[in-house]
Amino acid sequence: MSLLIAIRGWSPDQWVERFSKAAHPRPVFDARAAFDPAAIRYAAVWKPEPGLLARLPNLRAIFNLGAGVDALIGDPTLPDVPLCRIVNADLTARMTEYVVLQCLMYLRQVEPYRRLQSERRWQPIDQPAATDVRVGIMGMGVLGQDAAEVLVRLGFRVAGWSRSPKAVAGVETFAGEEGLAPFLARTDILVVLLPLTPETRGILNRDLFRRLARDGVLGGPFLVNAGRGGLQVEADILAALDDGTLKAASLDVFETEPLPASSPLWAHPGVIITPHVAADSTPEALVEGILANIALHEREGRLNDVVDRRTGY
Ligand code: NDP
Ligand code: OXD
Repeated sequence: MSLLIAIRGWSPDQWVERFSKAAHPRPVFDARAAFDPAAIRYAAVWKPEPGLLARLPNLRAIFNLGAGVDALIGDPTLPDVPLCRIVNADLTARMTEYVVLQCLMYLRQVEPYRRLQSERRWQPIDQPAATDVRVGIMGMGVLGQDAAEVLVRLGFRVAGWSRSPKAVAGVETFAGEEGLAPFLARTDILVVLLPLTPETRGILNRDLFRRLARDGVLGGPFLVNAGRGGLQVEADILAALDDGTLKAASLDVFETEPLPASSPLWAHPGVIITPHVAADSTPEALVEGILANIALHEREGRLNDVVDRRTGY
């Protein structure tokens, strides 16, 4: 086993240190330093320099350090070896925290109360029950299903939309193109946990926002996108917020990251921005699992959590 760590956009130092300690005495190389490309058998990467992986003639598998692999699949030089993604309890729990936080924030009207506080006004607002609020989750994979489970426990009326039909306890499920309209028509808070693929790019657009429920107890639909920025048309989100098609939006991901300072999203009163941190990947949570997957490959020639290159996720 010899492992290359190639990370851009995050600091690689803690990853290199943790991998080096946990893999010892097997060699771990840092892509920022010199290494022999022919020596590398495995690569653990996040947004590596395009073309880097193609220069490794003996590469056996690639481990993406996040759940979404769109940045890798988008590299036409990506070598034809198995590509694994992260499926991990810590990352899943972090995403569920983020989703539940946003849903509770809209249910419990945190923003209106912050405004009233700034005016020193003691003014109770009618409080709907969670059982009256319909959350719709686009993407019922590892992350969507876990968030759904917790939201159901909190009493929300939860539905999920996926490519293939699903049966999930307590959740109304919809699938495919024909399932999209009825799913949207019953949704007050739209939570998006889809991967970015050619089919999903730009799916969060004005036409879709218009199909969300308008008869809910929250007085209009809310958008929560923690999937990928390429799913959303930001000009359409702004227009939908301005004309009341959307009441508010929580956005963790953006068409361009970091979100440029010139983006009107920053200053819009209906937008809550976080800098792609809904579910952080950490070396503490992930390194041992990746090394165990490599050991499985060396021992039995198979891998867990392999991405389907045809679907792109
Ligand atoms: P999974 O692959 O487990 O689930 C993806 C889900 O999306 C599946 O239910 C799948 O349907 C559905 N889906 C894919 N394409 C379509 C389509 N065309 N129409 C309808 N449904 C579709 O992924 P995860 O849950 O692990 O992660 C989801 C995404 O979350 C990642 O790809 C990543 O982009 C994002 N993410 C963001 C993070 C952040 O910090 N903001 C952190 C981690 C992940 P089916 O079940 O039928 O295959
Ligand atoms: C991921 C991410 O895909 O951090 O895991 O966005």
